[in-house]
Amino acid sequence: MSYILYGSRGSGSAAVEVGLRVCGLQYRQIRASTWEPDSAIDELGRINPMRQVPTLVLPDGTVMSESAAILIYLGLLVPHSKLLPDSASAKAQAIRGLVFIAANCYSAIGINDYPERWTTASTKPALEKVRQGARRQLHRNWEIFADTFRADPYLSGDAPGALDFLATVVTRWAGTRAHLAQSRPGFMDVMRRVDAHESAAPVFREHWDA
Ligand SMILES: N[C@@H](CCC(=O)N[C@@H](CS)C(=O)NCC(=O)O)C(=O)O
Repeated sequence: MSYILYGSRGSGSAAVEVGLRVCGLQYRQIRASTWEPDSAIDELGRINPMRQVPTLVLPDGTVMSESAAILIYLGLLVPHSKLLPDSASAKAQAIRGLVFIAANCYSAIGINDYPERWTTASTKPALEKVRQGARRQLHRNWEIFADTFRADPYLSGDAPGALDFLATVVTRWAGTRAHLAQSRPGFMDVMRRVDAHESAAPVFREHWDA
């Protein structure tokens, strides 16, 4: 029995793919996204009305969406994966960080990518203003993240875990890494360390060629 991961190249499904591999769980992927009309988007829409990836179907047919929830679930399911740290306080911080990214960063990416969903205005300049505002807030929220969640040497401790994997994926969009390279260079060193780690690098290469 295998997991089914709905995803797309360069999308948030990369973080869940790393999580599944670290847990040693078998999965098959189905390419689906709203921006690829030739993908399995209708099939995805039937199980996740948000029509968003990542969406994961568990072997018993349970549908999971929301990248942070999926990664927390995997970390609890396979504790030896170290997706979540062992100690109660470190685990609490990791869960806090995962929800922080979902609530304050991934959400702003959705506004950047689809500004027309967040305003009743329809002119190009008005939409561009929504996008610019979302980016400014996104970059500010990542600075707060970088100042709040310390890495030693990884955000999850000795080895990279769910928090590292979601952060390294979601920082790839909307000019975040270029911004953080200027304002939080130490944090960008952590991101690059995770990018290069053996647990994540093969998946990231498939998604981003780098
Ligand atoms: N809240 C979701 C957001 C997922 C999301 O926005 N995924 C993007 C791809 S990276 C997507 O599928 N967007 C398509 C759309 O919203 O139409 C999560 O944290 O996983």
